[in-house]
Order: sequence, then structure tokens, then C-alpha cells
Amino acid sequence: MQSSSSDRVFAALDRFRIEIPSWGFANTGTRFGKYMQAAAANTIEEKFSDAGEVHRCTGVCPTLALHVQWDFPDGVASAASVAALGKQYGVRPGAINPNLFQDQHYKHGSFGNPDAAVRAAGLQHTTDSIEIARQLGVRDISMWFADGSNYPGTANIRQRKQWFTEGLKSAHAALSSDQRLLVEYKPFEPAFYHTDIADWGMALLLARAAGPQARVLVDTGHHYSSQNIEQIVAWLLSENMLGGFHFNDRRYADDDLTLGSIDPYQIFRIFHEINFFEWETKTTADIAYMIDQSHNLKGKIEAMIQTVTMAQELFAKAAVVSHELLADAQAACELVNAEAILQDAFATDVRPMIREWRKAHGLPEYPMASFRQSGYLNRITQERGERNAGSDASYA
Ligand SMILES: [Mn+2]
Repeated sequence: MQSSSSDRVFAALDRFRIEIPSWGFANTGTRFGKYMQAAAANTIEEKFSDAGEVHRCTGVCPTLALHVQWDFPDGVASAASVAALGKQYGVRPGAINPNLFQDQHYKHGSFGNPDAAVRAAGLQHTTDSIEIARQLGVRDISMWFADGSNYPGTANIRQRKQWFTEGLKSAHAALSSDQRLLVEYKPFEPAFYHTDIADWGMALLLARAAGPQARVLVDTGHHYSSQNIEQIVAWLLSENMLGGFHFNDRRYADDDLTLGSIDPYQIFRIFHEINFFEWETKTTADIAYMIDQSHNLKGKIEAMIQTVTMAQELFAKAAVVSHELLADAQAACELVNAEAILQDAFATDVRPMIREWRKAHGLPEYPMASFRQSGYLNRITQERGERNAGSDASYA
């Protein structure tokens, strides 16, 4: 017997959790400058506090992704104080993101740098990051590399591929048995001629070479325009190689716009492929849903709540799809019917069901209103405003 769509939506909401990034609460900007927000978080404690507020309002963000360079000023030695902050604010440390692009010696790359000493420094930072994760009880280490080149002929592409293979193998060897290495890809930026891990195929090959606990991380903003991301997702699922997502939306390139602000149907189709896979295989895909967005113009906490509730809504819409009917329509090549099953699910207003689910779990029915009524923003604006006004808005 088929379950009702509201049963399916409730079951989907019960299992949907999404991780928010610490850097989404800080004053970040464009490549050209930044507009300072009085309420932006400056310290790791402020980031945990803001994340705790998002989790209080939404109930689905129990973890906070952390960035080693920015959130662990003393490296491994900062792990204990970060763990304490997690307890204090009711948000656990999430994926650990090493930083292999900010230090001066990474000018010509990290794992792909022609200088063996720089490659070794990159690997050391990565194994330190794995140790931080281990001390925090964190499973996932998210590897994003800015490595690449700007001009034809300036880099040995095959040699760098080999260095990446070796570096990722060595990093993998440092994992505990319960940890995972997530390999992210991006077609361009900051490198504008070639990027060492430019697409999902390269990430897949490198993850396979690294070892059995490596998976691919799909950042929705890291694709060329019009690329079929849900097909990539379906292929990675079928290969058991999809480790997680960095969600954001984009209009032109890696724009870091709010999830669903430009193309909500895209995200719905991704969620649909995951749900359909799970239904067909009677398995649960082990996927880390994470947000990777920086908000320059919107208020940072409001933008995060907006993102989380949109993700929840699109995940719930995907749960409305009747997989039995869809499988039948596909098998019979009933094209219009099959497509309409997706379209009808996407058009379903799931918001009343989500409010019911929140009520049943003692959560605010309207997370944004709850945030605005809480007085939290006023409080942190006063606490942080003077200091933030004095910080540097220039990138030059
Ligand atoms: Mn990302």
C-alpha cells in the first residue's frame, strides 16, 4: 500500500538535517570589497552562538562546519575549546575544512605545487585537520583545492594529477576507520586556465585512488551553466561515491546566492534523485547535506534561516513524488505522466505540513518570525557593532 504524501513528508522531515558553515556568519565579501555588517560574527564563539540561534529557530541544524585556518587559531590545540563552545551553544562541530589556499606559499598550489616542501606543508595541514576532526568526534574532512594555473603551458597537468593522487592517498592513510575524506571539485576560480580538480570525474578518480573512505563532494555552485547536476548526483549514487553537498544557488558562476533563490527546481531534482535511489535500492544514502554560502548583502542569520527552510521545503516536495507511480510511468514510457509526477510534487505547497511537523516537535512554526521576535539580532548588533565598524572593508 502506498503511504500518503503527508506521511512521506513527515518521514522526510524527520531525517533531514543540514549543516551550516561558520564562515556564513562572518563579514565576507566579493573579490572587490566588503560591506561590513554590525552583527557579523568575528570569533568562533560568536559563530557558534549564531549557529545556535539558527538551530533554535529551525531545529534541523545540529552541526556547524568549521574552517581550520579561521576557526582554530592554534590548530590542534584549539580543538578542546571549540568542543566546549559546541556544548555551550547546543551545536556540535561539523565537517572540518582545511585551508590550502590562503598562506603565501600556496601561490602556485598546495597538493599540486612543484615545490615538494609546499606539498609537504599542505599534507601536514591536512593531517592536522584530520587530527582536529578526530578530537572533536567529527567524521567528515572536506577537501577543496584552489590549485590550478592561469596560463597555458605553465603547469604540468599530468604531473600535478600524480601529486594529487599521492597527497590524497597520504591524507587518507591518516583517517580513523570512521572518518571520511570528501573531495570537492570546481571548474574555475581562482584558477582561470586549468583547475587541478575541475569536475566530478576528476574528483571521482582521485577519491577512488585515495582510498575506500573517500567520497565526492558536490558543491552546486561549482558547475558550468546548464550542466545537469542531478545526473551527476545519480551517477555518483549508483557508484556509492556521493559523500555530501555544499548547497548554494548561482546565476552565472560560483555566486554563493541563497539556495533556491534562482532555480529551486534544480535543487528539487537533486533531492528527487536521492529519494528515488533510496526507494529503489531500499537503502539510505549516507550523504552530508551542508550549506556553503556567504551573504554579502542580506543579514547573515536571516539569510541562513531562509536557506535552511528553503532546503527543508524542497526536500519535502521531493518526498511527495510517488516512486511507485513514477517507476510504472517510466517503464511504460508514459512521458507526460512521468514528468507530471515530478511537476505536481514540485507544485505542492508543503508549507502547512512543515508547520505541522514543527509544531509536533515543539519548534517555532515560523522560524524567521521567531528569530525576529527573539531580540537576538538587536543584542548582537549592540555587542558587536562598535568593533565591526572598526574592521577593514578593503581587500586591497
Ligand atoms: Mn564548497
